[in-house]
Amino acid sequence: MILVHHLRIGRSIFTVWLLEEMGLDYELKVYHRNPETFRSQDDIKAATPLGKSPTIQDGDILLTESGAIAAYLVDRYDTDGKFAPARSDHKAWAEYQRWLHYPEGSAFLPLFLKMLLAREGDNPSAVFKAFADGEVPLHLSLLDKRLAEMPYILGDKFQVPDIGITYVASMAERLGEIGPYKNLKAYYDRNMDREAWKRAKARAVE
Ligand SMILES: N[C@@H](CCC(=O)N[C@@H](CS)C(=O)NCC(=O)O)C(=O)O
Repeated sequence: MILVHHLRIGRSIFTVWLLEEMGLDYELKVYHRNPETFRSQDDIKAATPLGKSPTIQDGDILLTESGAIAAYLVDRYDTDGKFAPARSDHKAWAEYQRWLHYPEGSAFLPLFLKMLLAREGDNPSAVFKAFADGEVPLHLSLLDKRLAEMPYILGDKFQVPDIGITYVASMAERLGEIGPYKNLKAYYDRNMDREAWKRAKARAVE
């Protein structure tokens, strides 16, 4: 059985969502953040390499990094090819890799900076602010433009990269940045309405 080290509240709900989409059995080991620093605490630090979540244990495999975990789960358990294109289709596979890596590789940092800047109150760092103010619209417009042309990030079908892209959309929503990006917002709402997301939320958040 797959064990998910799940720090509330954070990215690991998106791993739980993928497990629900795939219909896999899993267990949650729940941890809580330090209420003052919002950082992880000694319990998850003892159980995982960096004290970060998601981390999964599947037999003798201990794996971190949400993108790597998603790729691993699909590679190992998506035997019908429901959540990723065939590896032999080089064009589709290249796009799949692009969007699988994009959330953590490119989109997350500017959104996270915005979140930290908001905590700085009236005196945000000018350098970081200029960077985030430029980068956030760059990324959200890219997604918005693509989602004007297709309902999911790889086309007509919900696939694994949609999990990470929805995480990006959820950060934009939380920061109050999603408003101008109507297609991204509609995509976000559509994915939040999926039964597997609702099951993940009921199990991992509520
Ligand atoms: N790049 C990693 C990031 C993991 C990460 O930073 N997770 C956050 C939760 S959203 C965490 O564990 N934070 C606790 C801390 O850093 O103290 C991934 O994609 O899994």
